[in-house]
Amino acid sequence: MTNKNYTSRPEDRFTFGLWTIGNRGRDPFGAEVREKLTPVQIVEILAEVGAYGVNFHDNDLVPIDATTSERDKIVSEFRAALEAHNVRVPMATVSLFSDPVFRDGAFTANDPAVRAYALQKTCAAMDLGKEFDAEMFVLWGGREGTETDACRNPADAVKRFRDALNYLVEYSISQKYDYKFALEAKPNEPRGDIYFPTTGSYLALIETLDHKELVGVNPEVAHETMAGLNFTHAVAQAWEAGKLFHIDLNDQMPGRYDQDFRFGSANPKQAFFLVKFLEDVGYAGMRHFDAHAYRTSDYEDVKDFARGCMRTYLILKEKAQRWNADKEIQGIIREIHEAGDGVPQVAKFSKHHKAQLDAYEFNRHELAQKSLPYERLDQLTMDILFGVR
Ligand code: DIG
Ligand code: MN
Ligand code: MN
Repeated sequence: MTNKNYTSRPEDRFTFGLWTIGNRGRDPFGAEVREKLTPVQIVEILAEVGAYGVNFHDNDLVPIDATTSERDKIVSEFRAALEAHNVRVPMATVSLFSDPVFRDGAFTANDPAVRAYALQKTCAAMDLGKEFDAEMFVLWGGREGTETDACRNPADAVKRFRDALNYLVEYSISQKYDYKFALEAKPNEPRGDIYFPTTGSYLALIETLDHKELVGVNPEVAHETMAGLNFTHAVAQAWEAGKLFHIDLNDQMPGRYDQDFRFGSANPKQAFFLVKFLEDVGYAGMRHFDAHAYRTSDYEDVKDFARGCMRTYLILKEKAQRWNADKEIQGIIREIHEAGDGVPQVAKFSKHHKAQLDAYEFNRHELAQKSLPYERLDQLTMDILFGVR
């Protein structure tokens, strides 16, 4: 059923972090421009714009120095707001990057006390997430990195990070939390270089973990783009490996700081191919917008930022359906994928197959002439995106 006015519905599974709507516009060169919102106020805004869920770092919800009674009050007021507005908490995470104690990293820090404190804090964040039935735990290693590689052997950082992950997964199992963990990569900022800079780096690490089946990735548009990579290719490899556990949607111009722009606002064509991929493969996870409004926005404009993230996703979802139904496009797709008669298909090795392969006369000159009308195909795609087809 088409969603003609492109408004969010629960089945769209759109979520935002407390820190996204609550972003106050501070940047390295300027103070906050928007007043602080409480978690309850943020839930009210998310309900108003039609989001399915809200996520949080431990300290987005409970300040790091809150007393037990302050914590209990915050938690009960937040829970009441969630119930009143029917907003879910699908994902929780932990801030291992804001407090100065993590200035040298958390799980990879040189001081064993900092590494141990990071474990303690993360376990407490997992406990807090479970109080709201979060099923996914995201880990972004924001300060796991260096400005100078004189500070540690990078292989030690890999070992320390793996040990921490194995510990946290064991903790989840021992508590019967049933968490799935999603690792989020970023190449740099706030550290000069961050370990595990891309989604691919984490896909490789996951294979070395004790319980690799419980660990996947949380790719972010801005972060792979900062690394100069095609985001949809990273997502496709994660999906194909069964490791696309979560996704951070936003946008980004290449070669700049982490802009966390409104989804689709910088590169709508790339956003189209991403939405098409997610919808074509039936990705069933959350569509999490890890983005924030411009520093120039007031909170009414912040609401339009949030609406715009979801609206753009839904518009591109409809464009993908048009693309899939377009007869000329599908004709070209069939044409460019068809094989000639009798050509031995690439399959698993067998002596029989190898004999067939050797017996086949390939005419490479003829193959080199085959029509590949990608200009026509891409222009038809652009026509759909421009709304003239
Ligand atoms: C930044 O892109 C990171 C942190 O905001 C958070 O830990 C994670 C959750 O989506 N994204
Ligand atoms: Mn980001
Ligand atoms: Mn993110």
